[in-house]
Amino acid sequence: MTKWWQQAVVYQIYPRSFQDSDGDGIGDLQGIIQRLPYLHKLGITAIWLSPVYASPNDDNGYDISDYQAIMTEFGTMVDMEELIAKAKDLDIRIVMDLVVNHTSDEHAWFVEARNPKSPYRDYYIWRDPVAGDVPNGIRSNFSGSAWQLDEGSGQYYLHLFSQKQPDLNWENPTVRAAIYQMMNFWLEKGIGGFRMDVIDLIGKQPDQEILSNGPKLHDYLQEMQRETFGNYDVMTVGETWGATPAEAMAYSDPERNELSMVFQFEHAVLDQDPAKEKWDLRPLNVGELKAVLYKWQTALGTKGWNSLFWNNHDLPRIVSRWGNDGKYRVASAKMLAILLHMMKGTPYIYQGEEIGMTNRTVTSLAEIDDIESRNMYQERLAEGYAEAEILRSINTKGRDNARTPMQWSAEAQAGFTTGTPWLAVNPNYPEINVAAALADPDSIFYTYQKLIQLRKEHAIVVWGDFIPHEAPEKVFFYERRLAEESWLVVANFSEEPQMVTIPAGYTEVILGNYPQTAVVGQITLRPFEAMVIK
Ligand code: TEU
Repeated sequence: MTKWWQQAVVYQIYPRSFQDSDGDGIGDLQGIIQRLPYLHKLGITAIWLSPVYASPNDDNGYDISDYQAIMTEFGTMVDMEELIAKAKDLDIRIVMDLVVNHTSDEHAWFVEARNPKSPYRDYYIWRDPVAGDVPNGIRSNFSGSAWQLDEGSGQYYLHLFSQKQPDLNWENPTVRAAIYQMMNFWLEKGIGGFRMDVIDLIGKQPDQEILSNGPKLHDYLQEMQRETFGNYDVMTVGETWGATPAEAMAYSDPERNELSMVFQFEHAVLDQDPAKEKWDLRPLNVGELKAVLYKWQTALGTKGWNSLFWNNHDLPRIVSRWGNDGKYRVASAKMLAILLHMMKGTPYIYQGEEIGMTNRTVTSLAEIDDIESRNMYQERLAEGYAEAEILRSINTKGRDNARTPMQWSAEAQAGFTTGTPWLAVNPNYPEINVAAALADPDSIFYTYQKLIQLRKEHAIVVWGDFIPHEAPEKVFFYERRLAEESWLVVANFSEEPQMVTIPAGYTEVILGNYPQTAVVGQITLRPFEAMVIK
């Protein structure tokens, strides 16, 4: 049975940085509503909205203090309902971010839970000290121990992210019931589904130091499906950092009644030292990237479903990362778009990707907002790293790269706000912005628009088999095939010219990033050249 989300293209909005409507320097729901016609023009049919719930913003909304209230800076529940309705009028569904591995320490549950006698104590994970120290060696994803001493009770609580993000105790059935009730509150409002933050962590066994893929993980997801979203026609996408194809199959095989699909990150960690952290840089090996992407394409071919993405609010800008954000910014951004969107699965576009927004460079801690980068900076400085090296890691991989305000125009603050933006606008906005992109028929925007249109109009893009072809190391060359129809995709993932031979019978260029409408036989691909040929 086919599902709407298999044919969708999803656009991720990081609300804080998308569009400010009231001049406080922070994006908001009315800002998103204003920009719906732009998204409709792009052609997307779903929005993944990063968290908009009440939050003290220690981790920009991923620390939630009330799941059923809207963050004051973003607006009200009335604005939220208006957004859902106005998006629906344009055939756009709103997929909410579901952050239920942890809450904010300012959530009423945790405030109560600090009292050891409270029925809420067991909503979280508490352990006694061991030999006057932390219970064990689990580390937080945001540096340091994952255990924080609660002075009042003398016990430690677990936080796999910041100290202000205590982990919920999923073994407690009351916690699970409360979460399902909250999910149903949102489903009743007519949302399009959930993106599930670090969902692979909810089955953790802290005493065994088992964090992801714990023994009860899939039981919980099946229970959640039965109790909540299984009763609605919605999509669910789980964020699962370490998932293998077999695990992704377990989540997304329709017969198992779990999720629609997951985000796996095997490709997104290829430019780091595998024995160390994301900050420990190494160059990308294109052959390796190709092997990983092809593996996922073929592994989830007939059963299960892939998500396709280069970017999100945690990752650096793809054109800066693996394209060339100088001389070949436009060509390489289009190549990356064509390569990804012609694969099988549901594509995701992160705000600004469609106009080729780039990383931004900082020169001091004062310019950095992101808690992950800030904590790492302090930790590594204390460990003796040179500041220049730390900043190089942050400029290459830091999460603020993706979080600078959306560049709408060449006006002050890129048209994002009339006030002072919460995070500085990338200084390249006079050149790179939506107004300029819309005015230029050769812009990256129109390549994305065309790719989305091709997916809507040609079943082969959604359903066609994926068949890899032999090619030089830095060239991607694959075929999509559906019944009698066959399309080829070639993409030069380098600045050097590359030779490929197009098999007989394929001549018409449906879409490319250089002016070229036909090809025959052996061709030389120009820097970052990419084409779809039939
Ligand atoms: O990210 C999960 C996560 O593991 C990230 O912290 C990741 O390790 C890091 O960003 C890689 O750079 C999710 C959200 O996407 C992220 O924004 C949140 O900070 C995090 O969960 C906690 O909710």
